[in-house]
Amino acid sequence: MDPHYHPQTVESEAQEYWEDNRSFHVTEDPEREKFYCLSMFPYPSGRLHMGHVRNYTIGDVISRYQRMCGRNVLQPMGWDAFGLPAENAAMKNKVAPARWTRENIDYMRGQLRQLGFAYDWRREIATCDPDYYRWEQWFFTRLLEKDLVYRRESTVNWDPVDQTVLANEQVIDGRGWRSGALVEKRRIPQWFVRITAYAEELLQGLDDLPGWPAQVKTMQRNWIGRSRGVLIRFPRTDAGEALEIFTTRPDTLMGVTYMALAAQHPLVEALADGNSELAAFVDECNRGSTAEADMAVMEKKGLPLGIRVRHPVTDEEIPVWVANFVLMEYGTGAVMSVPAHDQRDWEFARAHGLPVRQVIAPAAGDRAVDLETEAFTEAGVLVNSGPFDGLASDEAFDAIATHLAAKNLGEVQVNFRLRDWGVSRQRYWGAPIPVLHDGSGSPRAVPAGDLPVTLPEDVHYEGGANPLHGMPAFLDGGTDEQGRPLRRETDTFDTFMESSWYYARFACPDADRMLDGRANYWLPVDQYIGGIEHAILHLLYARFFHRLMRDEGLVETDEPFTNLLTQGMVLKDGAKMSKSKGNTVDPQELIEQYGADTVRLFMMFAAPPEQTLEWSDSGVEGAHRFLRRLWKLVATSETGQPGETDWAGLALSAAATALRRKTHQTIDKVSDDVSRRYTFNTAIAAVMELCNEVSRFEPADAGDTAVLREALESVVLLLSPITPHICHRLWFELGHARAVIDQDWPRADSAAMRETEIRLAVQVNGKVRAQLEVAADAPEEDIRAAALADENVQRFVAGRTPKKIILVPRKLVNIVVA
Ligand code: ANZ
Repeated sequence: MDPHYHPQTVESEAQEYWEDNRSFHVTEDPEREKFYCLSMFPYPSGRLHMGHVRNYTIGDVISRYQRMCGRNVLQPMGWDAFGLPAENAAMKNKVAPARWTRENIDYMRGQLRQLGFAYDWRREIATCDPDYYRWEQWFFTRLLEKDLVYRRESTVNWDPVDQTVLANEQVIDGRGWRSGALVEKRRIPQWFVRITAYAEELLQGLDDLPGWPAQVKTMQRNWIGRSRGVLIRFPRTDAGEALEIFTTRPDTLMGVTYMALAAQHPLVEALADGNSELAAFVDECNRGSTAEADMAVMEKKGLPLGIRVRHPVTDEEIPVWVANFVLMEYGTGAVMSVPAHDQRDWEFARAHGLPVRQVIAPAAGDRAVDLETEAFTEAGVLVNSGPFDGLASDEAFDAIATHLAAKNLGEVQVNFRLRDWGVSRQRYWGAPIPVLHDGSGSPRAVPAGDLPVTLPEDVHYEGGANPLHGMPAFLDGGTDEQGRPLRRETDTFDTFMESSWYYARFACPDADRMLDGRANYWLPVDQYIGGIEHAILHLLYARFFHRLMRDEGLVETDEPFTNLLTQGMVLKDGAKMSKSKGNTVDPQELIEQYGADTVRLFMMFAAPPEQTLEWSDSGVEGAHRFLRRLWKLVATSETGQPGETDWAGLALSAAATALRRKTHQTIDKVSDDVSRRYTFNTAIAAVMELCNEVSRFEPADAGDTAVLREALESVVLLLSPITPHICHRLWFELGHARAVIDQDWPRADSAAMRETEIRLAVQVNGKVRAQLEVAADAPEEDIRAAALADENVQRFVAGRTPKKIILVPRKLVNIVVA
């Protein structure tokens, strides 16, 4: 065996072996337990970054481990191929997004292969392939039929430079996150999927996901934002329709001093017509951010509208204002303002000289708040509230709700913060939304037989606009029954649509329908792995889509992902590794310099998967040195030939017994770390320790050789999910005919693990006078007797009768003499 480790040859040989033997091709096998391990698929941006390498190594280690445990393991890979960066690159480099994307995919696929990930490449999906998105288009038309999608005008954040609609999260300080352009508000017709119809179920479902991090479930709960409150109608003093508001604090009803409406509220829009001051204010609001976090901190601005409503209990007249802190998208777009008990209302009242009326007093023992400096927002006991005085807040909730219901002025309502999912994007590089316009304003679905609506890929960019607008062949959707021309929709889907069901398509990537029966064999995903940045939107949309597919009869389960692991970020010098910070390390260079196994080993050794990983060049070198030592250890060890060992029939030396114990303790620890705790770093540390023991061991007889072989074979087996290439080769070097990839995971032998002998120090009057070897289960009496029988101990005891013998279990015996 070559005494030197040459990672490049070792790795390409292992990869060739897996390829030739189709090692990672899997099919459904009802006889075997399945394990579906999925890492979030990448956007094909050009090259892999360290975050990808970390994510995919974690998934690969889990997959390979599960396979060695006998499971039928599916680990697929694909490409989240639509999206904005391809268009930006197209504009910059004058290359069509399709070509740019496919070239990137080819390059990155090569990188993934070089890293030795155990993917079934026959299942590769690129979401920009019509064979993929056609089923998404079909599914959309099904949802349209079921009234689970609809089209309506809505206000969007418009980025005038990127020519696109932005999500609230993409608006930073009023500017587009990519372009930096000042964001405008626009109202345009948009397609929505009715995720709110599933809000309650999506919330409840979180309780049935013990395999998800608590933090992610909390984020989803907050995002769904269920709140129980009362819808209250305040009659107008003039002839107009009553003003409806939603409040979670009906107990504060007697403290209302004004009403506040969103700038986009229909009543405000009506009044602004012919009122230039108001119209200007509305304009100003429309330019600002609608993100809630921004709303809470911005300066509270508003104007009185000159209309009044009546208090539903007292009939008192209340002024109505327009205010910039009220969101049109939540509740009814109007609030009853209680400045004494709501901080935003308090700030607004202060700024505009409106009264503050306390109606809630702190409950006994609670801290009081000075209403001159801030609102008192806790629950408490009602005061200044007429018939409701003295009630606790929760009692008042019910009493006031009942009172209002009796007058037909209100009813209890559950509200969700979650909004319907807007899936229209005014972009070219996405899956075309399969509808046709006949000019009547009620678009129709493209018939199933005409799908897919294929996105033309040979396009030319003129500025930032959607090139589809200049392509008559695409726009022409034929004619309707009466011969009127139909025009194709040019909006494309939000790319979250594609990533909401790719995990299911991997089960049957060649099916001639959206999903076939194979999906039910593989789903749900047993282990999903990805970044915490997807904790909310992607995971929520996928959970939603899974239920839509369930209700279409395509899958049988409720949830798509049983266990979720959110890997930590890769940092360098304490900062997130990212292009924009210019602190990236290119995985490619490392692979070329040290080999994939070194990169994989470093990634798994440097930190547990959920924690951040601090990049360290010396850590990479350390990982490489370890692999070189391991190679040499196998090359120079005398291990005989593989075969069954009859351990019971072998009399082992003390050193061999100790090494064998270490081997089995290591197997035990690594199995637990890898299967249950996912702490690959401590697993690796344990294997390294075992290697140290092995290198100190000098075999003298046949028993020793057998123990040495067992130790080295265990090292190779335990490391094989982490550094599969070197282990592939070393396993053959150890004389095996079958590849390590097809071996079973080793089992710890509890008899071998048990300590048979322990060493104790023996002291006489506190000074160590001897070392004692006793059986681990020796009774105390025997230990005392053995200590006293020791020659050197007898010399110091010198015939005296011990006053006391103190025994510290497994450590020492102290003999006290006068
Ligand atoms: C009166 C009140 C008094 C309120 C009080 C709070 C405290 P959650 O819990 O998130 O559902 N609200 C309702 N619609 C709003 C909108 N469109 N824009 C801004 N704020 C709105 O929040 C419900 C509370 O948020 C409601 O209860 C309302 O203020 C406000 F001492 O009504 B509350």
